[in-house]
Amino acid sequence: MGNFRKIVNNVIRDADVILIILDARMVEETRNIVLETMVKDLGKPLIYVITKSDLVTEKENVETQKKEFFSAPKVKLLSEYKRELKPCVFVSSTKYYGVNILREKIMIESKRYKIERMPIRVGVIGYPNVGKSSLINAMSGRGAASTSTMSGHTRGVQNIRADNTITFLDTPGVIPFKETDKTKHAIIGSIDYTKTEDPDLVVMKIMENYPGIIEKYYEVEMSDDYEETIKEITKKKKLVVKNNEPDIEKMSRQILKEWQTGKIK
Ligand SMILES: Nc1nc2c(ncn2[C@@H]2O[C@H](COP(=O)(O)OP(=O)(O)OP(=O)(O)O)[C@@H](O)[C@H]2O)c(=O)[nH]1
Ligand SMILES: [Mg+2]
Repeated sequence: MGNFRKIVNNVIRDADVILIILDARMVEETRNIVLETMVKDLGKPLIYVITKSDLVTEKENVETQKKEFFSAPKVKLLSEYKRELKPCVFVSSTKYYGVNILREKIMIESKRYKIERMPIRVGVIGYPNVGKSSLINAMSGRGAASTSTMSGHTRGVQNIRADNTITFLDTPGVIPFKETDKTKHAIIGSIDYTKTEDPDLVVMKIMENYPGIIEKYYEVEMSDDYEETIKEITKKKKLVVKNNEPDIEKMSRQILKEWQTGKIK
């Protein structure tokens, strides 16, 4: 991660325009104030890109923000982020929403900041797994940036020429140095389901903070005993270990996968 931070710092220094990528399902949790401040202090144009917006609706987002999950200071609508994070564009790299608007915004900002270099160098930064490489692919119309459901996939900086006007600099995802909450990182997908140490604890935390979502997906009754609920789901899915005890860990990892990939929402 230390090396990744260095790579990101270099990209912030070298790029003409910076895109900060945030996950629409957890905007507040995927903000990295340290990086934002670094960009602002350098006086560079910054555009917030809220991606994976195909996975939320305005209503669903209000529900999730209402739980004041980790650091969200208050209930926020996606439209409020639009006012707070300026300029900001909502995109979906899988459905290609917002791609043209983002291209226009990049052009507007570079004009405003009197950037004369052509093609403009656009640095793409954010938490692991938020969709940086996917966005570059959607913007450049080809699969030049490698993507994965696994976090930490992009490991070095990669230059991708989109067209005559833009070259993207793809970067590895980074987490703020001081942030050590692994449960949070699993819930936002920065530690993917294959690497999560205690998937059962993470699933229980999701059940606590987003009541009923997992239960509804697996069609089981809600209960305050989250472990029991996971057992129920395990039985339903017939995931058992040798001695006939439900394999809680395997099931939890499976649930976390569905959560991280946006199937449970
Ligand atoms: N539904 C949906 N999924 C997306 C979108 N963008 C990315 N994803 C998925 O999110 C996962 C991570 O995407 P990447 O583009 O590899 O993310 P990244 O930020 O480059 O990740 P690292 O390189 O590991 O930091 C992949 O499974 C993508 O298919 C989107 O707009 N909508
Ligand atoms: Mg990547």
